[in-house]
Amino acid sequence: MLPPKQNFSEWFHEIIQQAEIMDIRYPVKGLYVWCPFGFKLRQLVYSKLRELLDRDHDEVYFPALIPETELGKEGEHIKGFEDEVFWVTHGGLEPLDVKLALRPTSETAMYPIFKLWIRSHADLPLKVYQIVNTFRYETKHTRPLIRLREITSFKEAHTAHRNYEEAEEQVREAVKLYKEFYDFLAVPYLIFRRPDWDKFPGADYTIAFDTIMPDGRTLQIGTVHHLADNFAKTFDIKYETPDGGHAYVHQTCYGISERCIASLISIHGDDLGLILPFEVAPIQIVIIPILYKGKETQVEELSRRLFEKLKGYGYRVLLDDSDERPGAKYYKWELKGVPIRFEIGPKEAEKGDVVVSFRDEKKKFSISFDEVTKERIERWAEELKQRLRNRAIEMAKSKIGFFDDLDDLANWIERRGVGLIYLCGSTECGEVVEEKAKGSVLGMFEEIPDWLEGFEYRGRCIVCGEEGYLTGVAKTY
Ligand code: A5A
Repeated sequence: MLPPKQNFSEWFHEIIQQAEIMDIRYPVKGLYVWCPFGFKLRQLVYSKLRELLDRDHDEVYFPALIPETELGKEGEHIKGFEDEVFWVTHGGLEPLDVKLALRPTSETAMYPIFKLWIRSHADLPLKVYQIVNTFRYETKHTRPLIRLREITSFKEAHTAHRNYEEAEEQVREAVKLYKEFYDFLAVPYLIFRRPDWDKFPGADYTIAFDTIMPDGRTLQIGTVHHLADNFAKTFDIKYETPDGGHAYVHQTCYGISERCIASLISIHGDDLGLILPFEVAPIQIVIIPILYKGKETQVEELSRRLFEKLKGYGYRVLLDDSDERPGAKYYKWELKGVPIRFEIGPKEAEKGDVVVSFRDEKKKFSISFDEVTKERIERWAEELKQRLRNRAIEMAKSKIGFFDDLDDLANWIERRGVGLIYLCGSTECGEVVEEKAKGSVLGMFEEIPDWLEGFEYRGRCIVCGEEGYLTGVAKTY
């Protein structure tokens, strides 16, 4: 049994184990094992991410070890990461001449090579990505899929452009891409421009996607950084302009980790277990024959025929003809989030009918075997996704409130979720808010989602009264 989702932290801790996503018994803090079922889910989610990137990025692989001399070159970058780096200091018993960092992210692995790859304006834009593990010595509370010391599924894209504006255009493209990805997962997000004190180390600015978890805390599920020519200057990445001059490239990078799977699980799941959108469910359809003594043959036969038909359509379908009782089977496949369930008993088999139910709904209904067509399944899958999306948006809305008083704001983010305020954007006013509200300023809205109506973008700063912008504040993971 799972703890009720109301106790979100316990629920999350249990569901990832009971649904066989992760084994959390690995004896190093912040490192976890992907179980076969979890890894299939990961593969399905990441194949979508790959599909989106492959439209106009090339996949690459850069090494996991970065010489200390490269990692330390960009001042802001190393300042941001120095207390999070794992170091390799020895080869066998020999101390290394130059210590090697386990990549916390790959700017300083890639950019010295970008310098060699980029010669002329014809080499631009350069757009590459890799999906690799990265290491961060996190000191905040570590949690599977959410805060890892080995991030196993770090998708990082890196691009280079001719100037600031073209890089900015890429930032917009990346935001669009991430929107498409999270819309596909039916996970709602808020898009903020992070305040200066919280931007990626070395970036000109950072745009972040946050989702609201069931306990009201936000989870940063993706970031897009405009790097301007900060790294280009450090790593001397120049190109020859059409008129024969030389100029520094302007760069962007953007990343997503297995937090996308944490959000998928947390936003859609319920007291019974996972609820997965059809496209990413490792098992999309389960068929459960209900057997009574003496009447097995017809039921078994129709179940098998249904199985063959659905397999023929190309679905990931499972015929559960194990000896367990039907109730135990329902429980097991609900826990695993199987979106569509068919049951076939003697009564149905007699008439050539099947009973259908969906993971997110209580009701069951029966239709004839012949009515189970590919078109119908696709429609059910789409309807299921729409229900998940609507439910998730309603939940997100219920966790967002607007405030013009700092005590009310503090109260809200403590118990409910994201507080919206007007803030002028100065560091001083930001600090006042963070201290009084005991939460983090997520930033000004980069875009207000269309499901969040009725908010003006501009208003008076809650602290100083000067012109301010609609800004999110929350407790964060
Ligand atoms: N090079 C850029 C892309 C970069 O490293 N950006 S980042 O530091 O913001 O990380 C990208 C994303 O990885 C974050 O938005 C967050 O969703 C995720 N992430 C960061 N640290 C993580 C950790 N310790 N565990 C799991 N996910 C993490």
